[in-house]
Amino acid sequence: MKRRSILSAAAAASVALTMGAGAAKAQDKMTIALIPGLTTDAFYITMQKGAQAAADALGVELVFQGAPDFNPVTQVPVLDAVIARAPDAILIAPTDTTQLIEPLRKAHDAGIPVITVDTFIGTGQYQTGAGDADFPLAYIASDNVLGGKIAARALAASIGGEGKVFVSNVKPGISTTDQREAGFKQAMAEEFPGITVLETQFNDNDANKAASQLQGVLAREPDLKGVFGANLFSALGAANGVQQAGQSGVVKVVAFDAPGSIVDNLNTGLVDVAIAQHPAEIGYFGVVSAYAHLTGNSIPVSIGTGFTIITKDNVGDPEVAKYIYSE
Ligand code: T6T
Repeated sequence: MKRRSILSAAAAASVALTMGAGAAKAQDKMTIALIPGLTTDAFYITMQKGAQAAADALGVELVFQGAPDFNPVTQVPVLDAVIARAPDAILIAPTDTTQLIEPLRKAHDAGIPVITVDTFIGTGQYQTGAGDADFPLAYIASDNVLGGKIAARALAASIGGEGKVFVSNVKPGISTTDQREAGFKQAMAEEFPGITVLETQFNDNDANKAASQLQGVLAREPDLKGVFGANLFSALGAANGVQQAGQSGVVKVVAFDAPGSIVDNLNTGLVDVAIAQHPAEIGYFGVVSAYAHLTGNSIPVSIGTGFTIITKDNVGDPEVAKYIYSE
C-alpha cells in the first residue's frame, strides 16, 4: 500500500512536470538559429534582415550567431555553441563542403533539423539516401553555376569577345564560389573561343590580397582585358587593383555581389556589371521553410533564388537599387 502510494505520487509528479514543461514550451517562442559564413559581410547582413522579417511575421525568435571570418576553423566552434543551446532548427551557410559535414551531423543526431542557406555540404543533393551529407532538409540559394555563366557572358560582351581574363576567387572548397568559377569557365569554353581564361587567383576572402593579385597578373600579362570577381571581397579587391594600376575602364570588371560601394564603382565605370544575389529572399525562405517543417508540413528540398543584373544604366532605378545589400 505504502509502496503503491509512493509510486502514484511519483507518477503524479511526473505528469505535473510533463504538463509544466508542455505549458512552458507552448508559451516559449520557437527559436531558429542562423549561422552565416561570416558576420561582417553585407551579403549575410542582408540575409539576416530577410530572416528577421520572416521570424517577425511568424512569431519566431531568430538567433544570428557567426564568426568574424569565412573559415571552418572559426565557424565550427560557433556551430557547437549553437547546438548546445538546442534551438528548434539551424540555418547555416557552411564555409566548406567537406569540413562542415561531421560538425553538422552532431546537430542532426541531436534532433535539430538543419537547412543550408547560400552554401551546401557534400554535393548539395539532400534527402537522397546517398553519401554521407544528405541529412540536411533543404538547400536555399542562388543558382551559382548560372551566376558564373552570366558573369562570363557579361565580361565577354564588355571586352568584345576577345582577350585574356581571369577569375579572382576565395579558395577551393566553398560550394558557391567553386560553382561560379565552374560556370564561368564552362560558358567561356563553350561560347567564347576568342577568350583565354588565365589561372585563377585565390585571395582567402581578403580584398587587399585580391587587389595585389590583380596587379601581379597585370604585370605578367599587360594585355589583360578583364577580371571576374567571384564574390564581394574578390570583386571589391580586383576593382581596387584595377584602379590602383590606373586601368579603370581599360581592364573590365564584372563583380559578383552588390555591396553599397558598387554604386560608385558602376557610376565611375570601374565596374561594368554587378550580379546581385537576393540574400534577403534566401533568409526569408530559410526561416519559412524551418517553420513549415517544425509545424508538420513538408518542404521543398531545394529553393532557388534569383539575381538582378546591375549596370550604370539601371542602378538609378529604385526597382533595381533595392537589391543593393544592406550594410
Ligand atoms: O558571395 C557571397 C556568398 O554567396 C558566398 O558564399 C561567400 O561570399 C559572399 O558572402 C560575399 O562575400
